[in-house]
Formats: sequence, structure tokens, C-alpha cells
Amino acid sequence: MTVERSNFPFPYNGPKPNTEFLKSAIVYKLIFSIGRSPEEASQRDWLNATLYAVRDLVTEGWIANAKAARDEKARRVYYLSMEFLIGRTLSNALIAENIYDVAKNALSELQVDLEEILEKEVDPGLGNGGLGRLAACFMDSIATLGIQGMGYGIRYEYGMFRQKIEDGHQVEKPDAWLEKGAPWEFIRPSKRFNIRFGGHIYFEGKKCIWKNGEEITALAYDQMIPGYKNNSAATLRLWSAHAGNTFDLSDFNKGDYFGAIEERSTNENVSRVLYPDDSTWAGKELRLRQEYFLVSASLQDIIKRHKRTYNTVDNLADKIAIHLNDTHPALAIPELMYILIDQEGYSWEKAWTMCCSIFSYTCHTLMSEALETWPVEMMAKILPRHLQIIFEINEYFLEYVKDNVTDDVDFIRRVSLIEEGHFRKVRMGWLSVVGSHKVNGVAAIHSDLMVSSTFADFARIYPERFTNVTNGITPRRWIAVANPDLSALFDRYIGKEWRRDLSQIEAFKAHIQDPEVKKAIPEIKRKNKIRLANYVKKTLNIDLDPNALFDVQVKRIHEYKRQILNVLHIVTRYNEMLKNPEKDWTPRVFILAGKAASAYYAAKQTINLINDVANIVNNDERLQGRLKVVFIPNYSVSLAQMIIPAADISEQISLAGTEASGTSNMKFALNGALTLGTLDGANVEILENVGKDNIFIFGNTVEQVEQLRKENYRPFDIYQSDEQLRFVIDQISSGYFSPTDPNRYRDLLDSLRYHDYYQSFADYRSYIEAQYIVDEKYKDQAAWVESALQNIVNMSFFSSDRTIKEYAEKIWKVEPLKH
Ligand code: 26V
Repeated sequence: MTVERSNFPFPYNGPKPNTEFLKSAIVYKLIFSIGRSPEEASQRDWLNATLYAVRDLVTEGWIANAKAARDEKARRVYYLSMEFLIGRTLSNALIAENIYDVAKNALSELQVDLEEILEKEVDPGLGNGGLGRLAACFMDSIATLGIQGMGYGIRYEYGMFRQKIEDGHQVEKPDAWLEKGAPWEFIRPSKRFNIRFGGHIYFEGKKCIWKNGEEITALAYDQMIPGYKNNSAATLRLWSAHAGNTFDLSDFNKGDYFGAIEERSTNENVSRVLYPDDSTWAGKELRLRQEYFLVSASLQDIIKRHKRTYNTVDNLADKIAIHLNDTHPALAIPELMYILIDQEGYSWEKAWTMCCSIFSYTCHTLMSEALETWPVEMMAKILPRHLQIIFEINEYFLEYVKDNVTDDVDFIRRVSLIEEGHFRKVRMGWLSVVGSHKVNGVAAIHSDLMVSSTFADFARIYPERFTNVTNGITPRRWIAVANPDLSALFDRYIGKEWRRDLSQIEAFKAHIQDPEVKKAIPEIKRKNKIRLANYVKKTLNIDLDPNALFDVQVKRIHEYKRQILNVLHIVTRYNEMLKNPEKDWTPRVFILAGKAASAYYAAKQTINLINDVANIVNNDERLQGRLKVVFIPNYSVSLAQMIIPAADISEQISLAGTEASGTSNMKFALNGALTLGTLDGANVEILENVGKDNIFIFGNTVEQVEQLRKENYRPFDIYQSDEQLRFVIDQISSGYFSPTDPNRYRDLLDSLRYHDYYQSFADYRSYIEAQYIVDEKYKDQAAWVESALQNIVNMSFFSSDRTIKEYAEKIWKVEPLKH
């Protein structure tokens, strides 16, 4: 096939492109952007050619949207996040542009299989888990709702590590995701800002001067986030560190050519790699530099754009909102103070009033060990002026507290932005609360707990500041992309608009007693299970029976998420099956996946144990294939898209009061899995929406958990009194699952028997019983399908469109563009 350059039909302004059009667009891109002929093109070449062709279709709407925002002078929101886990882009873009089928046909006429090339796209892992994926769902909703919002993040050269399992152990490999090219991004060579670090400060009269020691350049890369069928797209701007234009001249003059160049590459380290530990706070200097890098580049960009439109920053607070995704970008608060006072010449009070009305902050955790605090000394070295501003904010704030709330010394010590002691620390959570006008938690129970525990003192100072915005997920990716057959079923009964407005799914309620629907739901589930089983067979060579109940727990490995409780049940079931082989056991497949932070010993032990148990169970012929355990390596957004639609049971079993919200719980329920969960995070609201007959709730409540803590919880007593549990623990401890290394799990088991901080033993019995109830229900397939449907049709509250509308109205005060 040949393509005449002059015939090429871009720019494209017509109606939905047809097969012919897309076919020639793809071939054009293949030849002129990739430099390959159709005859010699590899699958990846076809992928990239398709990507470029589709990218063009999104681009015009994107540019038009940016122009409309400028013309309307719309109020904007900026979402600052150290993580965006956006997943693969092509399938999502095809759905947003409503050309999935057209692309499939066009490629098929070119003898290329769309699904095959979609699998070749890299999945950028620029996040750890829930927090980063939430940011990506939010961008999707912002784009779809037409809100003027922009995301700012870091273009890490290495994202989340690739997880390999060797001999049952997790091994981390670097994720060089850029190596295959990043065809979806636009480099912006003109968008570069100097980021300064170090040096010292001095005063000239009242004016503070910061003489920095180092300087690097932040360079922008833009990624379009297509809105669903609205001919519009939002921007995600990611910063990459460059050594900048400045060489150390003294090094050159000394003749140290090599030294000067070498320093350039250490400077570029700032955007080298994502910190893959979301559990323990390490306080590493490079991380502080990364956080400041994001903040400084983004704020310079924001101020520059604002000034270009308005020639002043007087109206900044009227025209922009900045959202802090957790405390990671909290340095934006002192940075804006620095800009307003030192550069723009505002008074301290005026600058502070503007700051507080511009910023808002979401807290995503209650785990005290994950709360950020920076050593004062380190901050003094890297950001001397910012530290000084933080001290001033603290003084101002503590004065306010003393005058208006209390001068109780203990209270003042607790709320101070500086933790006193031998090593003084800046408390970033406190700074974020003090510098924002709204602070929210991510599920009702979490927001309540924030106010009654972590931020109780602050809720007393600023009661009106705290609010809840329950998380959500985008139905585009999590149904339309991940579950095409379920999507097609919806389309048949209620039309296609549910993609834009998930509340329309309620209309499906009128059809759920329809025999056709009752038949279709298990068929769709079965197809999704077969797809997953094929993947497991291909990658792990394990046979899975699609008739079995697929019981799934996929998420980061953390003690509080209690994968260990899942394992205790699996082993209990294994023992019971061996004891009563004749019983009518519901065949089960347990699927687990998730990464452990590389230095998190207990989490790594858990992965090892899951694999050891899998090895014994899967090879025990006495079970006749009725029990299988699979650990799927390298959990990612793209794996989630395959695993979640295949689940019958969604395990959401964190200790009550520890999981802020959870978002996979929503994805599972919306895809027709029944939740087996504790009263934690958003499970509580899922229960309210789907009804108690359609969910399996077990375990202690937050109040009971606290009571146990107070009463000196003794897991050893439970170990002694519960025979089944004791048998399981002793069995693991005897080396039954690790015969070559019988002591392998001693630490893990000792920690459970003697501490069990997350109270797995306390919930064990109730969990086992809940699992029996699950078995019974699964035997009644009609009842099961009814419950699955009740889950699907009652989940519309959990669309991230609803979440973003709440942020937009209650917090950011932004509206969709008029046109
Ligand atoms: C924390 C840290 C601390 C050490 C430095 C690196 C790092 C990176 C990320 C984090 C974030 C931990 C918080 C988090 O991911 N929270 C999750 O947020 C989800 C979205 O709101 C929520 O659904 C999950 O329940 C919550 O665990």
C-alpha cells in the first residue's frame, strides 16, 4: 500500500473517522513517523503507528479545549501528585474517541490484530498503588467532565520496579519503560524552569535573599488525557530533570571538563526513579529533592501561565485552586509563600491568605509510619528559605491557636509544625492542614477517623476545614476497557451513555430479572475467567478450572491488608479438604498478586509463604484439582484489568480502621464480584449501596479493634484455644510448606503469635465462617448471579465522575467549560 503525502487527510475535522480513513492514517504514520513499510513492520511498529494516528485525533480537541479555557478565562484546578498510574493509553483512547471497532477493522484489513498489539503497549508504572491510580482516574474524570484541570507529576525514568518471582521470592528488576519510546507524550522544549537547591539565606533589611548553591532544569513532557466522546482532553504535565544550561564554570576553568559533565548526570538523578516504598517513611534526601522539584517546576509554570493571562497575580486565588495529593507536594505551600513574598513583593499576611484559599489537601492514610516528616537539618541544607518560611508559618499559626483555642503547652507542642526533640522534624501533614482551606479523607469512615485520631487537635482548631470525599474509579477504564462483554450487555439494554454517566446503570435494574440477563452474567464472568486462566497457563503453567470459584486478593503486600489472613484460611481449607475428601467442596482458585516494598521483610516473607503454599497445594493430587493457589507476578494496571473482571470473590480484609478507602474493592464490585470484607474503608459504603445480602462482612469493627488494643490483646490465647488455627500455625512452623528450610517462617509466625499488631488471629474464626457462607452461596448459582447483579447495578456512586464533581463543587469551586 502506498500513501501520497499530499493526499493525507489531516487536519481531520470530519465526523467519526471510518475504516478507510483510519487505515490510511495508520499506514501514513507507519511510513512517515516510524520509517517502516507495511511489509517490514513489526507488531510494535504497527502499535506505534496506530498510537500516532489515534493521538492525532485526540490532539485537535485537546488544543481546542486549551484555547477555550484561555478565552473563557476559566478558573482552573491543578492536581499535584508524585504519582500517576495511568496504565496503557491506546485502548482507553480508542474508547474515548468511540473508534474501537473502526480501528479493529482497519487493522484487520492490514492483517494486524488489534488486541495483540494492545498487549504490546508499555504500562508506565509511575506510582506505587492506590494513590497513584486514583490520580489517574481523577484525570480521566476531569477530562470527561470538561473541568479545567491539569495534573502535574514527575516523569520518572524508572517507574515501579518489575517484580519477578524466583524460587518463591520477590526479586526486583528495573523498569526501563522509556526504552521502547513513549509515543503518547509531547516534549515541550520551551517549557523549562530552573529549580534551585541549597546555598544560604541572608536579610537585606526586611527582605530575605536566598543565594542557592545548585541549579537544575525541569523540562516538561505533556500527555493528553482524552475525555470520553467530548472532543476534549486534559493535560498531564510530567517534569524531567536536566542538568540545565549551567556548567560549573570553576570546574571548567580548573580544567576539570569531566567533573563538570559528571555533575550534570548526578543532577539528573532527581527524576531517575520512583520511590517504591509506600509503607515506611525513610526521609531520604533525594526524595526531598524530588518533592521540591515537582513543586517548584509546577508553581513556576502555574504563575507564568496566570501572568500571561492576567498580567498580575492579585487575582490568583480567584482563578486557581491547587490540590495536594497527600503531603508529598506540601512544599508547594512554602513555595507559593516564597514566590508571593520574595518575588512578587506581597506582605506576609496577604500572601498567607492567598495560600490558604488556594490549597486543599487529601490525606490517604492513617498509618503513622507513612506520615512524612523531614529532619530540620536536612531541610536547612536543601531548602533554607523554605524552612525559614515554615518557621514563620508555625509562629503565626501557634499565635493564632494560643489566642483563639488554647495555650495549653501540651496541645501547642502537639500541633506545632516542628516536632521537637534531639532531631527536630518538620511535620508535613500538619503543614498541609494549616496551609489549606479544606482537608479531606477518602471514605466516610476514614474521614471520621482522621478527625477523631490523626487530626483531632486540628479538628478542634479548624472544625469547618475537614470533610469527606469518597474515592471513585473511572467506568471507562474499569468497565468499558476491562470488561468489553459486560459493556456490550449494558449497551444492549440501556444504551451507551453509562460510560459518561454511571448513574444510568440504575436503569439496568429494570432488566435484571430478564432471563437473558441472568444467563448472560455468568457467561461473561466465565469468559473473563477463561481469559485469565489462559494467561496463568501461559505464564505460570498452572491449570485453572473456570468452573471453580475465583477468589482474588490483589493489592500491595502490607501487614495491615492482611494477606496473611487469606493464607491462614487457604491452609485451613486445605487441611479440611484432606480430612473430608468426600465432602462436596466448592472448587476454589485463590489468586493473589502485589508488590512488596524492597526492604519490607514481613511483606516479602508473605509472598514467599503464598508461593510455598501454592507449590504444595497445587501438586497435591488428593485434592483432585479442587483447590488451587496462584501468585501472579508483577501486578500492574494492565494485569488488574484482566484479573478483576474474572473474580467471583473480592478479598478486602484489612484490619478495620487501617485501609483509608481502597479502590480495587469498587472495581471488583462493579464487575460483579462479591466482596468478602471487613468494615473498613469504602467497604462500609459498598455495603450501604449493595445491601447486606449481597456482600460478606466479617471481623471486628473499629471500636472492637480499639477495645482489644486497650485490653492488651493476646494473640497467643487465640492460638491456644482455636484448634484449627493452632494446627495451621504449627504446620507452617514445622516446615510442611518449606521442607528444605523448615524455619523459614519463624519470624513471621512469632510475630503473629506474640504481637499480631493487625489482629489477624482475632478475625480468623469469623473469616473462616464467612468463607463457608461463601461456599454455600456459590452452590446456589441463581442466588449468586442475583447478588452479582445487585452489586453491578448499585455501584454508580463509586464513579470517579461523582467524586470529581464533589471536589469541584465543595473544594475547588471550578465548573466545566461553557462549551
Ligand atoms: C506513601 C509513601 C511514604 C514513603 C515515601 C513514598 C510513599 C509513597 C506513597 C505513599 C502513599 C501511601 C498512601 C496510599 O497510597 N494510600 C492509599 O490511597 C488510596 C487512594 O486514596 C486508598 O484507596 C488506599 O486505601 C490508601 O491506602
